[in-house]
Amino acid sequence: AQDCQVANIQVMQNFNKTMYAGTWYAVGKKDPDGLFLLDNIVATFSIGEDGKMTATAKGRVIILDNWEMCAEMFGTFEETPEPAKFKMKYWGAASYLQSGNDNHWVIDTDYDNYAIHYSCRVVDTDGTCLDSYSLIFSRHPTGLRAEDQPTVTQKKLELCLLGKYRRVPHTGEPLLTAEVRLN
Ligand code: AZE
Repeated sequence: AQDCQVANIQVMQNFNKTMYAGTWYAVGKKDPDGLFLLDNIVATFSIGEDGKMTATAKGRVIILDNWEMCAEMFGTFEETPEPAKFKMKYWGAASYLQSGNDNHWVIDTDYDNYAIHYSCRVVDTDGTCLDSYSLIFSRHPTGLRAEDQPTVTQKKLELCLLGKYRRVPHTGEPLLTAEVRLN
C-alpha cells in the first residue's frame, strides 16, 4: 500500500550514521532528470570529530556530450529532526562538474550488506515526486546478496520506483581523477 506521497515515505528507523560509515558500491540506480553518474559509482561516508557526516563519491560521467571522465564528488550533510533524512550539499573536484543541494534519505540498510538511498529533488503539486534519484548500495562490489534482494524490491515498490532502476556496472578499470578521454 504505497500512495507515492513523498511526505509518507518511510525511512530507516534509528539510523546510525557511525555504522553507515565506510565504502558503499552502487549496484543499482534510478537517474534524476539531466546529468548523473553513469557507472563505477563508489561512495565513502565518514563521520568527523564534530560528529558530522561527509562523503566522497566517484563515478564515470560524460559531460559536454562527449567528454568521458571520472567525477570526484564531495558532499557534506546537514542533519534534520529525522535521523535518516539529511540535506546534502555537494560539489565536484573540478568546477565543470555539478554542484547543488539535495535531500539525502536512507530508506533502509542493514549496515553490513545493503543500503537504499533516495532523493527527491522536486515534489509535484499532488505531493508525488517529479524528479528523484535513488541508489541501491552494496558493501560488496559484486552485487547484492540473494537474501537481500526481496527487501530491496519491496523498498523500490514503496518508493514507487519499481522497474525504474538500472544495474550499475563496476568494470574495475582504474578510475583516475586525472584521466580524461575524448570519445
Ligand atoms: C552520492 C553519494 C554521497 C556523496 C555524493 C553523491 C551525489 C553525487 C552527485 C553527482 C553528480 C555529478 C554529475 C557530474 C557531471 C549521493 C552519490 C556527492 C549527484 C552530474
